[in-house]
Amino acid sequence: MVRAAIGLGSNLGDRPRHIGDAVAALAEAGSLVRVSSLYQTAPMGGPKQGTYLNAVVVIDTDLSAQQLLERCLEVEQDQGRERRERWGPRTLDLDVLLYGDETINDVELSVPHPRMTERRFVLEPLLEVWPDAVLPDGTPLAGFSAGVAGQKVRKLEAVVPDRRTSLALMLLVVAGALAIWWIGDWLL
Ligand code: A4P
Ligand code: MG
Repeated sequence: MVRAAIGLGSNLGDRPRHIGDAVAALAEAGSLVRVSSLYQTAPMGGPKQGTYLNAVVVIDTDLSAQQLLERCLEVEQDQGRERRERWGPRTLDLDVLLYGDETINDVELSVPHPRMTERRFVLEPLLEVWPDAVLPDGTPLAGFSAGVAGQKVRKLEAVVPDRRTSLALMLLVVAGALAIWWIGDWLL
């Protein structure tokens, strides 16, 4: 088993769905360790394009790094990814950020992802779920955070109703049920 981190990005179409479906698919490529929050991030590089949603998933997997990349490319295809230009808008982009402590420099695969330390949209979700992540030479990734602090990234909080909202919703449901019962009783 190897622990791997995968970066997810989407700025076209139903962005939360593309990310959610990708997380579900990646969960089947191994065992899911952590999933970060969603982050709304300003596009870096490429043409003028819409805001991204980014996230990071950590999995333990028996797939080789190449197999994991192939699986990522398949999942991108499943989410309607079209490659028109480098750094152009995309329904889904999956990047293998880290694969254990391996350094890979193949034509098809570079790990660690060559630009990960320059990007807040990668570092922030990664460090949320894997605070002590390191590069293969042992350098802590947390050390790169200060250098990217100027980039625009906003963490989106999970939409979980707080206790007061839950209570209000419960009372509404009870009141609705009582009203239906009372009207039914009155009509008969
Ligand atoms: N490839 C090599 N190494 C990897 C790796 N570690 N993980 C090869 C994934 N793929 C890797 O990728 C082209 C080829 O890279 C793949 O076929 C694979 O063999 P691509 O996804 O078609 O091209 P791309 O994504 O346009 O280019 P690139 O250089 O991978 O771009 P990045 O670095 O992924 O950046 N701004 C915000 N806010 N959020 C984003 O998510 N993403 C990008 C893309 C630019 N700006 C962004 C974001
Ligand atoms: Mg990419």
